[in-house]
Amino acid sequence: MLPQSFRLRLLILKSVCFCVLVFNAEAVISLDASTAYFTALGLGGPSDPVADNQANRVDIELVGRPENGLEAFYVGFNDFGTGSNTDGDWFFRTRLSGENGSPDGEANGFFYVGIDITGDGSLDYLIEHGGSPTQQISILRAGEGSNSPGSITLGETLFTEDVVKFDGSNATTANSYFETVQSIDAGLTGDGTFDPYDLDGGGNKQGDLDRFLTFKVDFQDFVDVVRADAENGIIDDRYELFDETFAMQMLIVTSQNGNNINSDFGGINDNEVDPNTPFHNPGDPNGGSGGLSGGVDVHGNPVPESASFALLLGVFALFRVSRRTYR
Ligand SMILES: [Ca+2]
Ligand SMILES: [Ca+2]
Ligand SMILES: [Ca+2]
Ligand SMILES: [Ca+2]
Repeated sequence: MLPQSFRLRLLILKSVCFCVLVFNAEAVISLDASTAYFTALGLGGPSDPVADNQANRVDIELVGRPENGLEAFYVGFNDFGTGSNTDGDWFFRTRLSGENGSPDGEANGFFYVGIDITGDGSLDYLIEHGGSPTQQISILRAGEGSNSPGSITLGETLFTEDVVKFDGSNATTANSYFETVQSIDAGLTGDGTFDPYDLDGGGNKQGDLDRFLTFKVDFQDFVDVVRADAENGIIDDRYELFDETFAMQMLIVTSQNGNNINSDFGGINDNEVDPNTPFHNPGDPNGGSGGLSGGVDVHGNPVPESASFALLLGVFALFRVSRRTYR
């Protein structure tokens, strides 16, 4: 039997090794990282049918084939390892059926990640990628009652920064990358019935190889927006504490322009689902029209219902009481 002090040192060594492994696994996420490092979000339905976008444009047509592990929407998070719960790079990756017109490496449509942080099935914020002639990544407030595919409206823009396209050498300053799935996830094989690099089967016509749009925001910028809204009474003041431990529900939708939402919803067949059907009720993945994920953390990992929205209410109540006590 090993002496107790040795076993303790062994335990510490194992813990250190584990932390290093975990840190390394996270540190690998980047704009051009393999999709294996991202987390697919279940959107309560198919993710995503072919030819169900209103615009009939390949670059805003979300495609996925979940039965083969090829999804339309992914999330990733790079913790900076500082011990803070508010910093880190927050990545979104969405799969599109091609590139419109003459391929020039630019995603010309508008892409919206919808975020419900209050857990009531109604969006609170949108992260937008788009713009012409200059592209931006922005954080917008969602309009009141944005709780179904047809009811989402764009509110005030609260944060914006220019898109800096990844060119292979500017990994630290770039925040966007539009590249073929083939280039990012080499070596995929289908089962002979479909092409893993062209899910819509557009063939070899120009610009029809499927593409990933991958973009990132500094999580701190999102935290700052949410906390400011909480301090100003725009959302419940428990979100003054918002950080990466909070659960949220997310969706992906594309648009031809930056004025409204009008093209393809991830996770629903836009040709069949009534756009006025509310997203599923929280905790009821089979209800409603789908389109919205269940409660997830910033990494995209599911957060158990009991540990998410409801529990946070209690934690906040405690925080308020202790703040009052020590004033
Ligand atoms: Ca689609
Ligand atoms: Ca395609
Ligand atoms: Ca909400
Ligand atoms: Ca769709």
